[in-house]
Amino acid sequence: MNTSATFELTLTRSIRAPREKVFDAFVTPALMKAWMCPRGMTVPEASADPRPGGRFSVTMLARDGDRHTAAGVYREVKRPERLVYTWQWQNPELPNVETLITVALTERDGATELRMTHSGFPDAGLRDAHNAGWNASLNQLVERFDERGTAANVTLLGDSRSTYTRTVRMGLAEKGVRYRIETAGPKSAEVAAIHPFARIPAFRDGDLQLFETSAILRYVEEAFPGPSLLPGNIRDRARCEQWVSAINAYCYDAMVRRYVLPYLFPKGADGKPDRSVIDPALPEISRQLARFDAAYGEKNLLAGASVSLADLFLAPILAYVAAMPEGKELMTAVPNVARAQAAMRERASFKDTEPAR
Ligand SMILES: N[C@@H](CCC(=O)N[C@@H](CS)C(=O)NCC(=O)O)C(=O)O
Repeated sequence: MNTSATFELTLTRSIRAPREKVFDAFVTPALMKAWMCPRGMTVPEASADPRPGGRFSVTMLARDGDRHTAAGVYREVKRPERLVYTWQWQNPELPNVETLITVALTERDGATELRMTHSGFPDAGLRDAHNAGWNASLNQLVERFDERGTAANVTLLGDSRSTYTRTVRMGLAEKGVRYRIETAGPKSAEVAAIHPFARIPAFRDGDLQLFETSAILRYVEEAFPGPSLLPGNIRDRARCEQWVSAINAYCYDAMVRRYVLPYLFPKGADGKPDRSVIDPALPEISRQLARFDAAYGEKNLLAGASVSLADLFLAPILAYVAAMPEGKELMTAVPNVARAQAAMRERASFKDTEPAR
């Protein structure tokens, strides 16, 4: 142990399970494999000999194929209340420093309070990297014991009527990630606490907070198993990004801000929709839809061989456009778009995220 090391981190969690089960999750290889790595990684190998002087090892595998192995020696093994063990990375590229982990488990109101201290870091940077890693790992531990699953950690802040909120909800549904939705408006204090530009949606996964739909879904894509929301090859991924960017930069403005919203929240004379805003938007929307029509051709997807972020961004917007007074006419002029949208409408992720009225 490096005696000059002074940096440590402490993490706490309340886990809906008896202490014995939580304790065993730390020292049983089959259980360690299920959670002892940050989200987005897996644990292909784990071993444990939980008695003082016994060794453990855990190998984490990243999506890019990088493997990191941590190993150490148990110092104290007092099931179900206390576990002390050393922790040292085995890879030459990682700092070769032996650190110490203490796990204390106490019973409270039928749940287990976990307090984990990881000490002995030579610098704050290494401590902070471990803090992020352990937080992401403990999220997975909590979810294992919580019948809410990922919803124990994952929260989406937004409004089901918002197209961007729906895009994230569809992405979460496509990936099979369970979550809680906290209904909140763009200017609400809850959203402002996460989103510096006061828009919805905002997102939390444990201590991680994110804003911007694209960033949220890219995190969801990498952090959780399930079907990929990004095409498998570089050309299609770039095309997907191209459409997401275009939808954000041009289409949302014309289709939602200058067309759908003036109908839904009329601000014209006598409380009527403001034609001076809507009318100039219409030819622009027609031109944009024609671009999508050409892009679809005979396919129902904008990029790649399965539903991608591009489709998830567009579908909620088109759903609103089609429901507006000129919507039928706009959509009839673009049969490929209409067909692709009809296919999206059939997906459970679309059906299960209908906006509240
Ligand atoms: N670039 C943001 C856009 C989010 C956005 O504009 N959301 C709309 C609701 S769909 C909003 O919050 N509007 C409120 C406003 O513009 O003040 C994202 O991708 O998440």
